Amino acid sequence: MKGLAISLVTCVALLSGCSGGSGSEGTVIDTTLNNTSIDLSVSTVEAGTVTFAVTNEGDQVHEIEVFAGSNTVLPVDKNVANVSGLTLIDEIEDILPGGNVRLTLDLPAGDYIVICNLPGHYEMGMVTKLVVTG
Ligand SMILES: [Cu+2]
Repeated sequence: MKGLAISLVTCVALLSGCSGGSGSEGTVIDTTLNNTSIDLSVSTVEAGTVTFAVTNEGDQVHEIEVFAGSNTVLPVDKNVANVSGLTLIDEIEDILPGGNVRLTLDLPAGDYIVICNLPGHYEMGMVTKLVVTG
């Protein structure tokens, strides 16, 4: 999925055609990655265009993956969360320490979980929830 992640970053950087052609970031959620948590500035947003403005404040490489679902307690296999039953909305991998990336998505109402699923990171607490209201 690395190619997809890179093209997404490029797309966001160009601010064109990423979200139905509006170029708008919609509701911006400040998203902080630490080595033991993912912190969102809000836990609920309205449906529509949503941008995760991600800062990696940890000292390790992290990633952000957004899945549809409400259950943050997932089975763990070989140090990674087993997400096989979940629908991946989108992701950005390889976010360096101190790095900033933006992930713009069009989110319908529903429950979502946001995780970093590098080996061991889910178990360290890098998971959180987002509720999108209709
Ligand atoms: Cu991580």
